[in-house]
Amino acid sequence: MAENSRVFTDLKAATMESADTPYGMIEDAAIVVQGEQIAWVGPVAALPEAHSDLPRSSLEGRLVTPGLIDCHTHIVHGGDRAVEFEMRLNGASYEEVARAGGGIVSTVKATRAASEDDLLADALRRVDVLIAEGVTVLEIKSGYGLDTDTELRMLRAARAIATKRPIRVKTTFLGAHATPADYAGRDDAYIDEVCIPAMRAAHAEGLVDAVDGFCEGIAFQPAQIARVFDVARELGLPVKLHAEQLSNLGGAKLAASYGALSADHIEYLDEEGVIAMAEAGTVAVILPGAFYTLRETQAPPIALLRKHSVPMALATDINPGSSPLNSLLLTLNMGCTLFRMTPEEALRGVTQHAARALGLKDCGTLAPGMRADLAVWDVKHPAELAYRIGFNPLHSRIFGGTA
Ligand code: DI6
Ligand code: FE
Repeated sequence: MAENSRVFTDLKAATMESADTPYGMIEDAAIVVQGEQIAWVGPVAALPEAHSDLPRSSLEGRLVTPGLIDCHTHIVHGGDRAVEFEMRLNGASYEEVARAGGGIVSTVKATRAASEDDLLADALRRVDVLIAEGVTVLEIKSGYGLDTDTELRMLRAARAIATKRPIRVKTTFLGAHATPADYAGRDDAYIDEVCIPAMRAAHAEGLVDAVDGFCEGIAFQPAQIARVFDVARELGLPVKLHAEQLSNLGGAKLAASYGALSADHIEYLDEEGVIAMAEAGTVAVILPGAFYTLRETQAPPIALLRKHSVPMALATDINPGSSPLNSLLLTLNMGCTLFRMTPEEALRGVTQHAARALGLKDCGTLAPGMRADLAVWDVKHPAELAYRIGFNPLHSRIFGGTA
């Protein structure tokens, strides 16, 4: 038996397992952890004899959920865009901001100028805030390098986070995020000469868990994304897509045709796209931080996603431009208040469905065989996690069985 085997008792478990019981809730529960895994979860009265001699830890009536999962971030990047934010609030137009070197180009410049250590140190400050909120799995994208060296450096910095902190990191190659200045007006050449070779190089170095793109009028067309996805498929890498954020180019449908893990943002998604996602098993990743920051008015089609049983995940989209939102708990509140998701949908969105959006089968619920990634909360009811604004009720966090 593993050394750190123990039974947690005096707790309520929001297992997020069964959809029959709200939150998959077990009121007077016990959780048996053996090594890095959960060995048993259930009512304490039903605790099997085999586990009854293990050391016990009382959680004094607290709520336990699966560790939270932030399944869409750009948390590794150079610099920030606070001055640009200020310029716009002082009346500068988008063009003026761009002429002053603002926008995504400024983040590319700052990221290219940063060393791997700089990128890592900067990102860790933001990661620590997520860890303090009970986050145990984090997805991180490249996409601010837009040249091979910098894209790989971003991914190495992202992977290094998991060696410095008790958190699991999944890395996503996002070379098709924007066209760099030196390729202005030559998007196709950028895809062929930089994006695809950089993806192959990153994959060869073992740095890529999935491939993403930005399918939008201001970014890449569906045909260009398809070229990137064809190579991802050849390399055996799953895909996902920033789709229908500002307009409907049919990105979600394209992603679904590649069996995508997720289609993200999707404010402008129509029912045809929703059906395509339902048929492909593609998760809808809802990103209220970008909606809020850009003062968007078109909400994602939550009712249609429910109607067609498309699983909804929720994520921060942490990035220096459209979503400088460094809180997954606040994201829960925003999903509920801005999009009328229920607190249960929101919590499933950062646990069960976020795991699925990352293609992970060993986390996101509390069940035997799952990783023992637990968040312990000083709350009475799980709806409290989405309810308060700017309040963190985390009591403690267990990562792979270790406190
Ligand atoms: N969608 C967005 O909103 C961001 N990237 C993306 O694909 C914008 C990123 C930025 O402005 O830095
Ligand atoms: Fe994003």
